Amino acid sequence: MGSKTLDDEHYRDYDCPSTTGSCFVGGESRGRHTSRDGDGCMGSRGAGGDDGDDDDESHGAINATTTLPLMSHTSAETSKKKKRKRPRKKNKESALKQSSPPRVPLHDLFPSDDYPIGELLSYGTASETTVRTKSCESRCEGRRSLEDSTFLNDYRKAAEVHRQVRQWVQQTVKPGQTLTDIAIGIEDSARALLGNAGLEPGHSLLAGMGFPTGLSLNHCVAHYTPNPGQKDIVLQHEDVMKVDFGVHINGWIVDSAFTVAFDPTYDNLLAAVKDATNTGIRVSKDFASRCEPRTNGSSQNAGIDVRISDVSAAIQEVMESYEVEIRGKMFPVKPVRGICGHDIKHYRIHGEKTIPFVKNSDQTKMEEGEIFAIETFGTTGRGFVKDGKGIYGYGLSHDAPMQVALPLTSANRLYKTIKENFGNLVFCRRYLDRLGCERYLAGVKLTHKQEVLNCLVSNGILEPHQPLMDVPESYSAQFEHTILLRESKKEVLSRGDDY
Ligand SMILES: [Co+2]
Repeated sequence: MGSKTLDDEHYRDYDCPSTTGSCFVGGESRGRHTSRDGDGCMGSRGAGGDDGDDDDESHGAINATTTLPLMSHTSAETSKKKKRKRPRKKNKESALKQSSPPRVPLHDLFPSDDYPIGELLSYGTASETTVRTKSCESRCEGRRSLEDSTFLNDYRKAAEVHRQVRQWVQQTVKPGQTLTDIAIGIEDSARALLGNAGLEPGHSLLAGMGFPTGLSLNHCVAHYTPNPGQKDIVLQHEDVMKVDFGVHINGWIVDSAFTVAFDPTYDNLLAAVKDATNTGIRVSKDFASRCEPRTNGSSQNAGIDVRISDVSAAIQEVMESYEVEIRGKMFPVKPVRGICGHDIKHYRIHGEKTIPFVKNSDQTKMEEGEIFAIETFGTTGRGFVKDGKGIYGYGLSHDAPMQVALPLTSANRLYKTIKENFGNLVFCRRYLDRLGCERYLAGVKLTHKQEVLNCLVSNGILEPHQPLMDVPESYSAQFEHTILLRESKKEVLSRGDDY
């Protein structure tokens, strides 16, 4: 999930060229999706529509198996370990493979509960590493140690859930599916693999989705998720879809995204963004190893840390080296402004640091002990985003009061449910529905449901997130990984064979 930044000057100047009045969805005809947008239909709900989870498929409906090899980046040592372990667990491990759709809990696939290590990147020479480690001890005092084995293993488990679920999506997603079915497919799979349906009070805080599943098409750059009651969108062959979902265990979120396109026209767009994201990951490492350690006694100037602006500049350079030909016309690939990579905190998808995709003069550094979502977005459009219609999700405001008397009883109850089940995690209406929130709102008029949520927004309790749009007819792509800046190595947690 990208971190939205303050409005850019350029973006304020930009007026959506509302083509035939349907810049934002509403009059869109079936099958016309190039100018599709946020839903804007939260108040209405189709009769008989079942937007809940398809739990009936959750158990036993295994009609095909998918072999999911351990990631290629797992160290040789780890592979050997796994091999040695196999004979002992022979029956259990050889009998079990992940199903399609994924429903086998990870604990059953990894009975030893040791999950694959992410891609490990070295920071540089041994001496630099030593300086780094020492300086960090003082600098990172109070910061959570990323070397805690339970923390690391849980985080790797969440990453493995992400890999298995997304690889199933990559293998099975096809035109004709609705975005609701794709989103629910991802969410049911992730919850099944985590072994936690998240339906009891508080359970979603133990493990579950890190934020609303993003399925953003074409010129919708980010932050679109299907909402109950809206006219469902059917995926088309010519669509470019960003799939961005998060998996968390105990509040530590793996945030990783990829882009799907069926038409080879967009191959270069996808290649540009993938390259830019990998550059962001790699450059920070190269820069770190080039950097001269300054031993002037100031731990702040240990010199190994990476300036975020250097990562941004490298991302921009790579992104802008690509162009893409769409229906006979060449488009430069532009980095998107107004949305950024970000650090991740406990139960908080966006920390305080942001990584723009264009060069800047920010002197902020990445520091050891931090967790970053390195993501980039590239577009054939303007490269500036504005809010689309509809709502992607809601998160508790930073300064939300713990106790507040709301004018609606239903709003007070909803506030309690949100605190209990999501805490500071961003959620969407589908996540509320499956908790039965629709049921307790069932007696009221459909528009009232929106009113209840709006009541929490207007009282400063919830912060709404909207879809982010580039110009109609443009196409955008996204790739993203979560990395841990560990003491001696950088771990690209969510790395897989796919991206
Ligand atoms: Co993100």
